[in-house]
Amino acid sequence: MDSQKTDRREFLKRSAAVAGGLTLGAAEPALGQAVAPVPANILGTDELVGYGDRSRFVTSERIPHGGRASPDTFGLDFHIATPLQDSVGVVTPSSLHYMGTTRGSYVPDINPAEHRLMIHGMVERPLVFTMEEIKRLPSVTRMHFIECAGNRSNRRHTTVQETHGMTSNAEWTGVLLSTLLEEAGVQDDADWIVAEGVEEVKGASSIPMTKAMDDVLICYGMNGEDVRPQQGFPLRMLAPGFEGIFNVKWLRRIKVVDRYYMTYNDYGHLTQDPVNAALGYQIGPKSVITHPSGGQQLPGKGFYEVSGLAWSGGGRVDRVEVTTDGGLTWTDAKLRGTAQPMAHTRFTFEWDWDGSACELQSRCIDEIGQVQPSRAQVAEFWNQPPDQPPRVRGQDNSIQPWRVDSDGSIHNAIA
Ligand SMILES: Nc1nc2c(c(=O)[nH]1)N[C@H]1C(S)=C(S)[C@@H](COP(=O)(O)O)O[C@H]1N2
Ligand SMILES: [Mo]
Repeated sequence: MDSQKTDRREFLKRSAAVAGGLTLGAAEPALGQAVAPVPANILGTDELVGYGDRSRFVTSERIPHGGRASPDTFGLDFHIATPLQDSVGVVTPSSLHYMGTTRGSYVPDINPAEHRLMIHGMVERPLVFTMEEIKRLPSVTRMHFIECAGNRSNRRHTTVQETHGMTSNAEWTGVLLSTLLEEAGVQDDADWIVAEGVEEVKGASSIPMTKAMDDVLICYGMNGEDVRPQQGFPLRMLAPGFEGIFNVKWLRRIKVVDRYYMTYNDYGHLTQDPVNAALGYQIGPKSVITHPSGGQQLPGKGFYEVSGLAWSGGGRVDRVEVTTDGGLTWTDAKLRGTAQPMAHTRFTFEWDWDGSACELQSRCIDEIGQVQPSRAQVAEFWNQPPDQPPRVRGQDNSIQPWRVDSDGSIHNAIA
């Protein structure tokens, strides 16, 4: 018999005994006492009728990312991270979706009746759509993650919200951009599009035509309702698997062009250093264990389900491997549900902790065979001297190590 199964059965037997306060043989009277009491208050007040709220006992919240205030003093900069440590399944609730804005953006209050999307430039028929017109077109609904290129882990971070909270996963509904572009008629030498949001800095990005014609969505729906204002209400672009900055919110204009257009987004990212200068487009294969993760506490040795999220800009997650000995041996984790392309995928791993100090890691392998690298491998890629602690440049899709101390406390193990 599978030894993991035996461990789990033992664990379940023991918990039943503890809950009843007695040995299993005499469980019946004890079970009566163990049932939760009838609560003094019941829910059902007016505020809970119109738009449902969660239990007041559930308090998981987003936090400002990277130690800066969000919003900043001008109300213009928001970078807010998702509480991945409390996540279950793969859907990020809209209220907990991370938020990323480029400097100078605000959250506009757009009346959808007045909103328009213009498609122009190198097209046969320039078009202007109302929201109603967009909603009449054939739609698609797909699960996709978004991840900010600034989602990076360092050794000062203590929780998975700090190391990985700038990614979220939602069910998006809208029209394929290819449907709109075919309607407009793209001219032969048009190789790029520039998409623009409504704010002063425009949140604009250049996207290759091959991507635009492939799987880019123009979304009005998110998790079964209208896209939230922080996520781009009433209309946002979604370029599945591309860095967060390409997913233009509050979308008002798409210009079809024949070359890469420099936009504010490029200037915001350009530095004097040619290696660091460019946007990276596709997100690499990535995963992180969300439970147990930094700042959490294991009550004692015994059975645990290790659980985490994996994703890749390259397509579906094919496999996730987990190590409990700091990378000496790797075992396949289970994927929960069917992995969707460019979407968070939940993995789980049955673990019997023997109570000694150890290190947990996970690594993602995607459907095109890309393997999530270690921090040392990323450092080597960027030609860093091997005697220095690895510093990740560009995108950070490196493996996250969590150290389990013998007292059950979990810590970020980045050197
Ligand atoms: N119009 C507009 N679109 C934008 C931005 C912005 O500031 N303005 N920020 C971008 C960045 S940097 C990221 S990471 C994603 C974040 O999407 P989210 O806030 O829905 O999570 O939106 C992108 N789209
Ligand atoms: Mo971002």
